[in-house]
Order: sequence, then C-alpha cells, then structure tokens
Amino acid sequence: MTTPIEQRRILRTAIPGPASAALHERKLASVSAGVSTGLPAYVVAGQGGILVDADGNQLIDFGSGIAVTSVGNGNQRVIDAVSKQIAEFTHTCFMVNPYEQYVAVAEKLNELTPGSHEKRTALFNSGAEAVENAVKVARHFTGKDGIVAFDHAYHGRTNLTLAMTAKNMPYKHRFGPFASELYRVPMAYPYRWPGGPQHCADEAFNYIVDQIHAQIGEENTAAVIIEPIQGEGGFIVPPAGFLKELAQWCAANNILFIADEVQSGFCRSGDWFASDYEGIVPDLITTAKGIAGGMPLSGLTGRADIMDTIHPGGLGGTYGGNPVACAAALASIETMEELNLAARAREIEAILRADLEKLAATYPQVGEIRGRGAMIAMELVTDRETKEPAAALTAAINKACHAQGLVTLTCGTLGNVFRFLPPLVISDDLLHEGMSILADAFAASV
Ligand code: PLZ
Repeated sequence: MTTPIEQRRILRTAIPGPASAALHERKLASVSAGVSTGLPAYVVAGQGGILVDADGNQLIDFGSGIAVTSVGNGNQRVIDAVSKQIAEFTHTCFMVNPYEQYVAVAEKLNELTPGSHEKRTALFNSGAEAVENAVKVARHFTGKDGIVAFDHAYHGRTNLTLAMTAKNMPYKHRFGPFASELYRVPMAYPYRWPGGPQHCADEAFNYIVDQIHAQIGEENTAAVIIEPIQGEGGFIVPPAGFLKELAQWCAANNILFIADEVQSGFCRSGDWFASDYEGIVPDLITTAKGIAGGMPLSGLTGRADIMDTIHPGGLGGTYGGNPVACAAALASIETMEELNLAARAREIEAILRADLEKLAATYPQVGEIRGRGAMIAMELVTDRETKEPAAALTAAINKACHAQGLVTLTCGTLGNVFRFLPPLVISDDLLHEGMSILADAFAASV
C-alpha cells in the first residue's frame, strides 16, 4: 500500500513555493521554452483529488492532467497492475512478440465503444497518433483523400493532426506547411451560431454538407472527424440531433464518420463515450487520456471490415500497446466498471452546475455554462449582448485559483472558456471547496 494522502487542501507556502521556484529555475535553463507550464508548482505525489507539490502544499485537482487521471492518481488497482506487469516484463514490441494484455485491451475497447457490430482495435501511444492512424485507415479503406474537420477542433500537435487542429496560437503558429487534403467546416456551436441556437443544428448541417459537396465532392471525401464534445476548442456541445444527422449523411455518401473521443471518452462525459448520449455509432473512434490512468496509451477502434482491410504490417509502432500501459488500462477500466464512474461523472456535473448557476446569477460575465458529466465549462464574455470574449478575465480567475491551490484549466479558441475536469474519484468535499475558491477568485478578478 502507498501512504495515504489526506484528501484536503493544505497551503504551507505561496503557490508556487520556494522549492518549486528553484525547480522552475532549472526548468527554464534546461527545457525548451516551447514547453510551458500552466501552474509551476512541481508535483511530487498525487492521490484521488489531491496533488502534493515540492513545498508540501496539497492542491485540489480540477484538471486530471487534462482529463487523464479519471480513476485518480495513486489508484491502488492501477499501481498493483502496473507493478506486477513491470516485474514480469516491460516491453517486447507487440509486432515482434505479442502478449495477452494488448489483446485484452482491444477486446475491452471493442466491447465498450458504441455499436454491437464486429470491431477491431489497434493501439498506439498518444491521442494524436490514434487520430493519424484513423486518417490513414479511412483513406486506405475508401480510396479517397479528403478529410473534413471543424472550427474549434483539436486533434493533436503532429503535422497531420495540426492540419486538423483549428487554433493558430500556440499550436500551429509558424509550424507549417501542414498536411494537405484537410478541409474545415463551421462547428455547430449553439451559443455563437449567427441564426441563434434554435436554428443551429439544421443550419449548420445544411451548410456543412453544401460546403463538402461544393468544395471537395462526396466522391473525394474519405472521412468527417469530430469531437462529440469539443475539448480544447471550448467544451462546445453540438445541438441535439446534429451529430446523428451528420453521421447518417456520411453513411449515405460512403464517407466514414470518425469520433475523436480522446478527451470525452471513458466515463468523462457521464457515459462510457460522448457518442453514446447522442446515440451515434461512429465507423472509427479514437481514445486515449482516461483509458489508462495516466500511462501513455491510445486506441483506434472501428468496424472490422474497415480495420481489417489494412495489409499486415500497415499499422504499428515500437511502443504502441506497451504491456505496462495495457495493464494500467485494464485496471482503470475495471475501476470505472466497479465504481460506475460514468454515474459519478453525472453527480459531479450536478454539483458543479449548481455552483456555476450561482455565479451566472451574480455575474453577467458568465455567458454560458455547458458540457456533460465531469466535462463542464463556463464561457466568459465582457457583455451578454455582444458576447465579446473575456479572455483576460478568464486568465485572471485561473491565476487566482492557482494561487489558492486549486489546479484549474482554461480552453477555447478565443481563450475565454473556464473548464472543469476533476478526477472522477474526487470527493464531494473537495468539489465544494474548489468551487468556493473559484467563487472568491471570480469576485477578486471582475
Ligand atoms: N484529440 C480531442 O483533446 C489532446 C492537448 C494538450 P495527445 N488534448 C490535450 C496540449 O496542449 O497538447 C487531444 C484531444 C483530442 C486528440 C488529442 C491529442 O492527444 O495525447 O496530446 O496527442
């Protein structure tokens, strides 16, 4: 057993404290300036909803390392599984000598992802790598080139996925040229849809399919890729029915529908996958982040007829489906099943929403509260009429939360969305305390 970390916030020094500041000096002298840190309090331990820093401060975690540690840091089942696996063997390369753990994760993904059809899975290391492989598979299977992505999309930082990611700063700026045959269409974003939220689903759908027809041609379009709830782009939830209509149109036009569930998957949104809530069955689905309790692992799961058209050796990589990461995934998935973390995500939503509604009733800067499960956000504006994005206010609140030992994250193409991604095992007490810190931070920043 690891030493239990009391699930409460403790502030011993300023955040960051002197030990973190010293480490940060070393970071600045050794790590590329291109790799920045949101809150430079250096972590030495973590469990459940708490991160401990180098100065002994205990921080409340509302970020889960960007939606990764859904089962919590220090999850005993993950620790045991990983320790056992490390003692047995750490690596063979599945393409050289296979092992059961990889197969077991593939079986689980095939079982849990939407749809009861025959499926196949391939495992990789990062979300971006899963998305890259989704594009490779879609092009190979359809014999077509065009890939359609959305405004506010985030699919990764590799060259091909950057072509799909919508935001220039900091991701794309001066890193091009990017991969070709990637096209962008507007996102069905109810809060900012010009014709108003009630017309967003239909107008967006009609506009998008017209654009694909006119600019690419259905016969040249391999796939449409979408995050069922957009993550980095601002936790944008498309209007009810939009995803279903789009998926049906894709099917009718021999275009694959790819759901990027790297951020929204694995109980985060209150279901196993955000696609489940909308009742959509993607042809291909990408997963990562929450799948393996913090170990690097990602998956591409899809219709067997699509995934099995690839020639032997066409998919792979040295580390993809590493046995230690697979052991962590199996333990994480078991934890999610046993604790019913999808239901817990919905409870977290209820707690967070109640407090966010209070903020919205007090501050006109809260433009919209949205999201599902433990993937909730508020979009901040300077004025509810003009909806002018309040990026500076968002950054100020974030900074004020950090100073009080609450690890928070922002997002949004315009930097004006404040998001909540706590571990799904966090206690109610920590959620309430975090929300009261947020309320103080809001009051001090407006
Ligand atoms: N698809 C939907 O959210 C990763 C990125 C953080 P990787 N999002 C966090 C950052 O600034 O780099 C993400 C995602 C969706 C793909 C990815 C990419 O996953 O594991 O970071 O490659």
